Amino acid sequence: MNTASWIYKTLRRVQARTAGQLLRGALVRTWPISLAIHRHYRARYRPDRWSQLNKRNIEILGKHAPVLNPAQKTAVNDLESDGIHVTTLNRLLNANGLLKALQDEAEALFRKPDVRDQIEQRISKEGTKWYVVRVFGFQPTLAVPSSLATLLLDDRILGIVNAYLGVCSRIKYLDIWYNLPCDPSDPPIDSERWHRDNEDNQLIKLFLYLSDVDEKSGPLSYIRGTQPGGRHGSVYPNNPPTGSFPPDGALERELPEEEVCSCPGDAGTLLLYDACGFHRGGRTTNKPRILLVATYASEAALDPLFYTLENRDQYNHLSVPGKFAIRAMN
Ligand SMILES: O=C(O)CCC(=O)C(=O)O
Ligand SMILES: [Fe+2]
Repeated sequence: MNTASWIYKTLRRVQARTAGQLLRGALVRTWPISLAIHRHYRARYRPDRWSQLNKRNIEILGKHAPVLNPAQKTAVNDLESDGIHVTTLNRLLNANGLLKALQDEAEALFRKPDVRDQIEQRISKEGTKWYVVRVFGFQPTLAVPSSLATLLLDDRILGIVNAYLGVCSRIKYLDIWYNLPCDPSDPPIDSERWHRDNEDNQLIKLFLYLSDVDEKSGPLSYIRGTQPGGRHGSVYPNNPPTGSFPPDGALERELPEEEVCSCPGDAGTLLLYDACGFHRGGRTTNKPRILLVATYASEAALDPLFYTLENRDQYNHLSVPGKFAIRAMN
């Protein structure tokens, strides 16, 4: 990497982070302080301490344990055995009209001047990935529209996520992404490379494609069985607060090729996966990739963002796990 691109990359990294995250990132790389930092986080993510941090989340799940329907049971089984479940919005929720409502919402949000400028100028204003334009961003001020809340706080989704995570989860991140096409000759960067996310022992990411995603438009790929506790869970493990980015080619040597699954799909394709297992994606070379993304996690997860609902009335209709997920209750 030449100096100019190193400076550019570093500046983008810096502006996407809070002061606390920057300090943590610096200390984690500075010997000998790094030893103490890693000791601290190793203790935090040990099962006993993790359970203590999640005491209330576990209790609430116990009191509101969902009764899973067959589609939800399949989803939880897939997550437990492979770390990923691939379905569609209609198959899972039978929610007529919801996909169209979400696509219209996304279109309207992309017309907001600030977002439209980033799309037109072909550069995202935040984050290490220059090509991912985000509607909410890392300091969300926009309230969550009803169509998004309807999906993300649906009890059938929360039932699957919570059964897999073993806690009443929180939404720690949500957004609509507009991935700008890149040049095929650009080298793969960041999450275009195989990695495990860094913020907890397990996390569920929800991806709902709002545009048709083919093999060239950056589908998510996952290596089955690499979720923590899975058959390949200990290969290049993550070590919160650091994730895992093995050297290029290393996983191909370690893991059977048949475990790699690429997930192209039409708009309406819904992916649920444990992002602490190996995944990559987002590198489109033919057309924009538009998707709704959310992360559900435990109370021990690092760097949660906080969201409010646009339709205040919607809070009243939420179940206890729904209220908990959007932090309408502690
Ligand atoms: O954009 C993608 O397909 C992958 C993004 C990713 O790595 C993540 O959300 O954790
Ligand atoms: Fe990731």
